[in-house]
Amino acid sequence: MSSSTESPKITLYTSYACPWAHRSQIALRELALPFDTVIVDLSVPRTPEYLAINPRGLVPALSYNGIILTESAIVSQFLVDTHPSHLEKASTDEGGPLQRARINFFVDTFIGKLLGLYMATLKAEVGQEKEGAGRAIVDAVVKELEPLLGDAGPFFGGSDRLTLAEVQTASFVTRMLSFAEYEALLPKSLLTSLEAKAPNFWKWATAVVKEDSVNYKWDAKAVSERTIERTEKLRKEAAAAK
Ligand SMILES: N[C@@H](CCC(=O)N[C@@H](CS)C(=O)NCC(=O)O)C(=O)O
Repeated sequence: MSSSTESPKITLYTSYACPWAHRSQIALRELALPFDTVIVDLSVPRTPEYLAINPRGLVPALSYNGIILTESAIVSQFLVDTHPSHLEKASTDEGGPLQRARINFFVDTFIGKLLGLYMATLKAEVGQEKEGAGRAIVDAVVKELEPLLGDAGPFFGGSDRLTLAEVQTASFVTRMLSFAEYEALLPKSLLTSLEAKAPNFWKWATAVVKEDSVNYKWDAKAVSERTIERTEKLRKEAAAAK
């Protein structure tokens, strides 16, 4: 494998609609690493060629000098560890172990405490059910994330550039803020409630969604419309199974 000073040959297997694959893209763009993109069509069964790359059939997959890595959190961590940068200190750097522990805790909290509520809100029926689910997101942000973002500057831990904390969460933040424009997805009240009740989170989130690396290939309208179609389908399937 090449060292961080050589230019690695990187191919990202992705779908622009996938928030997990979006993580890898953000990491690559932040690290200014050139990469080729292969779009995997998730609307049809995976080809044998793709299953040979990722037997789980999921995106993202990353080919790094011919070595395949999968699972988005692992891909980001590998890229960050291989290419020292502003995103995260090495564990051998002064303050590195603590910064890494804090970033890991933030990402663990975001994914563990928020993501399920966000998914449940997407699937909830428009009206009272969705409003209630949206309130649960706000409560979780206030309780779990707001205290972790008190020193955001505007990014995690006082950083003025993205860190690994944002690499691992920005794709969900940008979806959350965009999807609230579509009542079939998230309640509009979500944004006003977050702004009023979670000012640290709001300042952080609104800075995150402006970053070039986050917006690279991000098409809010296309992904929102696709997500409306997919959630409608899931809702119908769930109703038919009752
Ligand atoms: N834990 C995986 C999740 C990846 C994942 O769920 N990717 C979805 C797209 S967002 C996928 O490839 N789904 C396959 C399918 O829809 O058939 C990761 O973090 O990489």
